[in-house]
Amino acid sequence: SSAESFGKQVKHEIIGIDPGAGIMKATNKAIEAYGLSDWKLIEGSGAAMTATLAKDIKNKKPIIITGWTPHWMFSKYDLKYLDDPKKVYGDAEEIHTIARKGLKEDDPTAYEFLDRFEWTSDEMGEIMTAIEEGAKPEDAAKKWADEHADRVNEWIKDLKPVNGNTLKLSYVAWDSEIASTNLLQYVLQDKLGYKVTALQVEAGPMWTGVANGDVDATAAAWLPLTHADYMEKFKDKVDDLGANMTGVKTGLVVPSYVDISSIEDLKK
Ligand code: PBE
Repeated sequence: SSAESFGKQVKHEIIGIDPGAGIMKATNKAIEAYGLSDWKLIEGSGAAMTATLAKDIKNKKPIIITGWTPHWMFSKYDLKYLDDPKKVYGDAEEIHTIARKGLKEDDPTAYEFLDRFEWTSDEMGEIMTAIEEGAKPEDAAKKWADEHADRVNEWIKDLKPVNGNTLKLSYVAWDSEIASTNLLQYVLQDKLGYKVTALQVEAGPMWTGVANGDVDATAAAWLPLTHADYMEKFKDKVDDLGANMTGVKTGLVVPSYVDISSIEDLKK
């Protein structure tokens, strides 16, 4: 009933994603900072979270999830971030590309391309939405690259292609990172002559792989806040190539039909 608090309606459960994600750590901090000790953060995956979201929205049920932008869910559904007056989820967040130490000397073509790579959330959104609508990730990435040759050419201009050098990327199965990593893989392979392996792993191994040199690079480092603890641990062992996207965001997200607007409202 409408007299029931939002917390009771959702059994005080926040639908989370994989435990290694920075947004999970931020959410545990939010539970602490906002005094939400009766709330539980449910672990799962990005795919399980969006499946639960789809089901509850279809039934117009209340739900609260850990969300981030860019993500196709914001174009598919009417959603809102809860205000975060304590800024537990940070402020000006970016996605960075990080490379292993030594890649610059060992493989200047790949390094220079990865260093130049930078795009917008709208551009990523085109690939993400195509995948959500059923395209294979590699096909969606190829189609995007072929239709945006001007953009791709800015990133590869005057770079000397190689002859089948191998290159390893790591990423987590977050929808945003599936889009970016498939695009990088396509350009590195089809335009620059690399044989690319894209390793889908958890967030911890994604960072560790780059730090210990098993992996050449990842385009999935969310900084300065979301992956702050990974960066703190590995800052001397990785090469931060800077932002490949700015203006990204994480937080707690609810459907617009839910009648709360701030994380503080979860106390009621
Ligand atoms: N995310 C998407 C990740 C980074 C990319 C926000 C789910 C995280 O929380 O670590």
